[in-house]
Amino acid sequence: MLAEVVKKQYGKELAKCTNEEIYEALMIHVKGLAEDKVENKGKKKLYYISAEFLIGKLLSNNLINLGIYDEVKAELAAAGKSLAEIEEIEAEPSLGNGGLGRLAACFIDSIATLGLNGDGVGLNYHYGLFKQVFENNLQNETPNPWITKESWLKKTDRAYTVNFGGFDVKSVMYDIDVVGYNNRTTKLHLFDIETVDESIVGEGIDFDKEEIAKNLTLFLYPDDSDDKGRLLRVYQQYFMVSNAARLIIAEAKDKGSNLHDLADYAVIQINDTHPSMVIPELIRQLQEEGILMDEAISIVAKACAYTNHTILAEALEKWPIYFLEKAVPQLMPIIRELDNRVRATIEDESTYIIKDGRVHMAHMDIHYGFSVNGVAYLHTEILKNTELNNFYKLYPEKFNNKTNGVTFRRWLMSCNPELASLITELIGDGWKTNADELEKLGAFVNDDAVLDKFIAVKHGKKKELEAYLLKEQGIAVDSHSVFDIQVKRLHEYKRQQMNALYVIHKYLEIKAGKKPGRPITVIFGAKAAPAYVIAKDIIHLILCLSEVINNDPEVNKYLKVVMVENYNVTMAERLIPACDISEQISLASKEASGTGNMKFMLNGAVTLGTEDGANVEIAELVGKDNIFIFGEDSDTVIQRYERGDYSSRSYYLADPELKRAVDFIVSDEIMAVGCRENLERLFNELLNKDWFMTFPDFQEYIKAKEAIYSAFEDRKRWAKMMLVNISKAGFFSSDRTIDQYNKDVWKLN
Ligand code: 26V
Repeated sequence: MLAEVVKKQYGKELAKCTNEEIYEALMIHVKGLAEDKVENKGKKKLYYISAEFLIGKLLSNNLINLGIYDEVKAELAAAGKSLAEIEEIEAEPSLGNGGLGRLAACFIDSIATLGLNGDGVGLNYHYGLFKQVFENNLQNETPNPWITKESWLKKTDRAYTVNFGGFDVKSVMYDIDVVGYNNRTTKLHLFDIETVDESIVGEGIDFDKEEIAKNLTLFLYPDDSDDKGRLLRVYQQYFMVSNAARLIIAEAKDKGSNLHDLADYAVIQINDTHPSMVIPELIRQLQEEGILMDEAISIVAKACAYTNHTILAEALEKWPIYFLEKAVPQLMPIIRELDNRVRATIEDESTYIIKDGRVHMAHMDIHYGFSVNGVAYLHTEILKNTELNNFYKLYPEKFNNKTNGVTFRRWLMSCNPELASLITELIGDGWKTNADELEKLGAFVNDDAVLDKFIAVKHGKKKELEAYLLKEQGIAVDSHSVFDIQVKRLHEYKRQQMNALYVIHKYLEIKAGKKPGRPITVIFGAKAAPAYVIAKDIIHLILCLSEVINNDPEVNKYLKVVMVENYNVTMAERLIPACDISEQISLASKEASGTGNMKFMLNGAVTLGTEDGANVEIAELVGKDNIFIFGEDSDTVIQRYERGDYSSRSYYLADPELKRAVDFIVSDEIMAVGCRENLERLFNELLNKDWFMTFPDFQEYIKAKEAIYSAFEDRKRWAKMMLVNISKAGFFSSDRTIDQYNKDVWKLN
């Protein structure tokens, strides 16, 4: 098949083509196949609007979903070519920060697979999120260009004019076909401006933030430490939703809507507050279409649903009125009207939309949307009982939980075909479309021969990672050591700093002669927001630790510390299948759900975690013998915040082991390879603040680490834990999540 494709395109044999030529021909061919697949054209359509879609590379995923992966791989192999090498050529689009963006990508995969009528709508950032480079043990940022001449993007002829205060921009819509597993497709619509000017990017990721007509779709969330950056975010968000609203109205009209019945044609899922301006914008556009304010508001309120992804106060968007007056003056009268209506009917001032000169985006979503959901059981409970309790009292019927999920096509079939084959060999391939069937693996929990096979697959993936890290990043690890992995965005609440303190503790123990039976490899991967100072200091500490520890001949036989550079979806696809211990150690109550925790479990890693986010549901499913849970629970943490009496210094003074580890941050050994300013700042932050309370959990964390390392040595017990984790992972398929959204919220026909 491929032979004919390249013959037609380049006039030569497959064996004579370069990998670049094959990649391009294959991509174009796959694009054509995707276009021919069936799209649901039902009456009511879901618009999943999101500022982020962290889709990852698409080639192998699409080959799998089209059912031609094995065929293509074999044909290439016969011509002396490697599909793996060809996949390397594809640039990864980094159209997301982390969990929220990756969730959106899993969701569109599941929407397509389930054959639902739903599209994604977002922005076509040319440089995506920055690329992380390490220099002198510090994170630097450079642009991540991913749009090549031939790419997955298809330019459409949909184009609109978007009005901002004082000027207009012209938009253009690009589509990416999203290939589902069952021969269905859906679309990801990415809006762009034609006037983007990549040449305005200077040093690193610096550019003129005020040249909106040139920079609007250059980067995802540019550095928002200053007002200019934040204002650019408002421009981006309005651009996204104004185009989305036009698209929604146009498609509904095409299908015969008179717009009074828009809610029968469209349901809009607002992914966090980034697309919240769609509410006033849609009201505005409906008014332009001749519908009166009262009715426009009630139409929109029937069509919009809001998902909350975080309870961190600093992450809830509250735009200053003067930002909106400047960027989108046409929205302010509508937002004021929405606020006035709330004020006229509701007494509780805490729920008002406009307060202290700011527009509270989530408040607008909750008053003028019909559904509000959290992303894991515990998270939704905290929203209902604490963070959004005042809203819950007003609208109990709007609140619902949708525990996150991940697509098993990418996070098992594509990244771990060996494990997928073993599972199929044991229980058939029904699990691929009905993830609950993984439960059938439970029958093998006492079958030694089967358990050995799971261990062998894991070891194979660890060897692959060993080779990959050496080749790609020059990092040497030993696949016989235990792989203890924490990969996710760098944030204090996720507590990479606690893991780093453990590493120090272990280093000092080994120096003192307490050597572990089996070597330990602690792997980190994380990007820090460019303006997040302490997060960058934590990265600095980890890089310094790896330099000191990995070069210490007394210790490096027993302990290695690795920080992979530029952690992204592609790297996750390598790390997750090779993981033994999955670190999910956020401060209880702070991680809304987590989705990495689900991917690791599915690939047979055992979780070491706190009672937070979806860890709680993982623990419930696998039972306490198959997970290592430690630390204070969310009630204790929430109460301590309420009391406001946490003093990290008192823990430091009371616990000599903790003190020794914290002091090591500013020791001569670390200072010799690091920057005094960064290390002292981090040391002082922990000692005087430690806002995310690593110290109270430190001793329990050490105990849990020792317990899980020792459990790893009982290979049979460990293999059983792996098997139980995989067999219980079915609940975390995004197919299940999407099915629940559809049944409870979207109600697509
Ligand atoms: C945003 C910001 C903005 C600036 C200040 C610091 C900060 C910290 C966190 C965030 C959260 C962004 C939203 C997000 O990615 N949430 C993640 O959503 C995932 C999918 O639902 C979920 O699994 C993660 O627990 C949640 O953190």
